[in-house]
Amino acid sequence: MKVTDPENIRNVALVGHGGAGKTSLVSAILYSAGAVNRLGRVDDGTTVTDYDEDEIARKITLNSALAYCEWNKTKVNLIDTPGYRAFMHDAKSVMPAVEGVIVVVDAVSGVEVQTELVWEYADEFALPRMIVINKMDRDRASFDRTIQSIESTWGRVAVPIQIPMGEEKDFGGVVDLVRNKAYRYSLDGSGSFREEPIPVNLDEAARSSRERLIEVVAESSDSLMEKFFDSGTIGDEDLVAGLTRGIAENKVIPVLVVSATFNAAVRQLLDHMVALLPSPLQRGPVEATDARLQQPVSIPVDPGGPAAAFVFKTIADPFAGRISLFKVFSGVLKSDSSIHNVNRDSTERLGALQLTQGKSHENIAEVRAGDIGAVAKLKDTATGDSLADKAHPLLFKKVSFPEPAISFAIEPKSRGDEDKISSAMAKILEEDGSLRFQRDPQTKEFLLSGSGQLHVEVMVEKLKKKYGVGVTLKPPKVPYRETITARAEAQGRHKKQTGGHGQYGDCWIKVEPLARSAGFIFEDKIFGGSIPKNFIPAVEKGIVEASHRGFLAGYPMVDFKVILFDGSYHDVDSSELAFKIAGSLAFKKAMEQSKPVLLEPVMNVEVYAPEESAGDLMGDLNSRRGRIQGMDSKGHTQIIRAQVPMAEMLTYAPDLTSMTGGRGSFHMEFSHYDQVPSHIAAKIIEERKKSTGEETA
Ligand SMILES: Nc1nc2c(ncn2[C@@H]2O[C@H](COP(=O)(O)OP(=O)(O)O)[C@@H](O)[C@H]2O)c(=O)[nH]1
Ligand SMILES: [Mg+2]
Repeated sequence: MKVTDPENIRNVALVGHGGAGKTSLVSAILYSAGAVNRLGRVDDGTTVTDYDEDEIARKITLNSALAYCEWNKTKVNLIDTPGYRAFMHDAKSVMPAVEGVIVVVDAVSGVEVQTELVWEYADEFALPRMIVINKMDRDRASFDRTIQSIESTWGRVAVPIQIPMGEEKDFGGVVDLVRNKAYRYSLDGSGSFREEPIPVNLDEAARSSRERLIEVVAESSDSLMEKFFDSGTIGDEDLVAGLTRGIAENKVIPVLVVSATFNAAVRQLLDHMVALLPSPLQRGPVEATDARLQQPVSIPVDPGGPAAAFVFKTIADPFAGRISLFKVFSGVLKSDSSIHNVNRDSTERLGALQLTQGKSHENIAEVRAGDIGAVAKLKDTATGDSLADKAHPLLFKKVSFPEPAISFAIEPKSRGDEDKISSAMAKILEEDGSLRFQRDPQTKEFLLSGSGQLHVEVMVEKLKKKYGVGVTLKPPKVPYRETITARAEAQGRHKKQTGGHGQYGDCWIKVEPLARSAGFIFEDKIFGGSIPKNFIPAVEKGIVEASHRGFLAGYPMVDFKVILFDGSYHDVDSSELAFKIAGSLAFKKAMEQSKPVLLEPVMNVEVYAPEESAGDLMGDLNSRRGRIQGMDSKGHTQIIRAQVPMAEMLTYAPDLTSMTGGRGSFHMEFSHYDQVPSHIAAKIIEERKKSTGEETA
């Protein structure tokens, strides 16, 4: 494979709701570009990017996966991502590696829940994007309806640059509004097409859609707007240049149409991806922190610069070992060389660097700035780590994940497998930064926490299939949290004079409640050095550690702010440890006055059941402290939507079975945290105290 420079690369993630056709589309793109020699299909388990045996069995994407092709002299790296709620963290984790995303929308269902979530991810990383309406061939596919759904969600900036020729079984290709041409496809999957004049029946639609496109592009720039007002339109060259700039600045979001299954209009999609999405070079410098100077720096994407890369994904394979996927932001990474792991301050030996096509790998000599590569068997590099030239230790920002929403206790099926569980879980955790695995210090149970029940179940299967450890899942534990409801002020003073060296730390803090899911904020308002700068992180650390242990019932304290505003120190006796203790003392005192309460996770629940049981089911959900949000029917199935505290749903599966004679099913996912009613909170606190005995500091 020839060396690729940053201007000839596109790094693109395909994102969207589960089932929209991302995996199918990646396979169609790879086939159309000649990177693979057959059109992979999800239903046959032959796609390039859903290669894991669990993915093939379930026919859904569980892991982000990397593939590549070459098109118009450009290397296109494609990252297929999951679209199911419980795995969305893996879609988010690849965002630092790309300069653009393709949001795939189903032509039948329009914009769905996870489509909006991936849009938020793209917003968070300010990524340019394209929308691709897929499944134009399906029964009930509608371009107009899908456009309405897109416009009502994201506004007029989402504008078609293609319109379909026909819909449902008559779908036969696209009219391209940028080129003013029609492309008719043979629908045998071969991807062959011919260029033809715009069909007469679409002439009017094409003209008005093109006018709209010109308007939206003109609105995205002042100079184009002037030209537009002067002459009533803008020229073709201005249109392409304006579109490209508008996309880069997120002021224009082009909408395209395809059918992945029939491999139709995929080549035009590839043309536009390469022409309209930015290269790493066009996207510009990358933000990083110089670890030595502790200063933000802006790194140009330059193969001539110092080597710097970011590991955005780890795939643990019990046979091949650990495979790290990395994006090179600067310089060149070379096979058989060494590099510095900046997070761990250690040296990593790089073996053979690889190009990745789904599950297959090909060795290459080097990976240059702007490109993505893989390497096996790094010693101690995990997802989110930065690898860099030792003389230029650059740290790139890790992706943040929401805290897990659901926890299960897991138990080995055979006695003595405890050690095996721990070592296998350690490998699984390297792959998936959104999982948590710990041993409950009180109950000694192993707790596995993830973003949904399916997430945890898939991990249990992985333990069994890949690592040969069978475990049983026990009912989930409710991950309660604590928070405060009032402001307070307190002093924490730690002073000990024992013989020689004493200990002295003293701090004054204010605490304030924050909005739900705002997390923790620490504000340093020390003026005049009443606490020396170098001890302030210790105060914060003391507070953070104490807050993890909670106050009421040992659950982590969240959504509050601490302002450190005063204190005192001793020239000889002050130390980090003394200030850390002072911080934790101040925290505990502040808690006594800040009216702490318990928070519980509330779930979005969808119940599917025969119409006749709907009344009973709603009554039952009410008795579980549920709030009914709405009802829908599909055929004879009633769908009930409700928000119910997780604590009330632990035994729902068997109860639903008995209420519906086995004909009901349900699905739930985390929605938000809410305050536990006080009479219930009292019981939880009581029980927790009983189970932990006198073990409170
Ligand atoms: N009719 C039709 N079905 C499609 C198309 N693209 C994908 N599918 C089907 O939709 C289902 C989900 O596709 P998949 O690629 O796994 O979606 P993903 O979850 O977004 O990756 C599979 O059964 C595909 O065969 C398409 O263009 N037309
Ligand atoms: Mg998929």
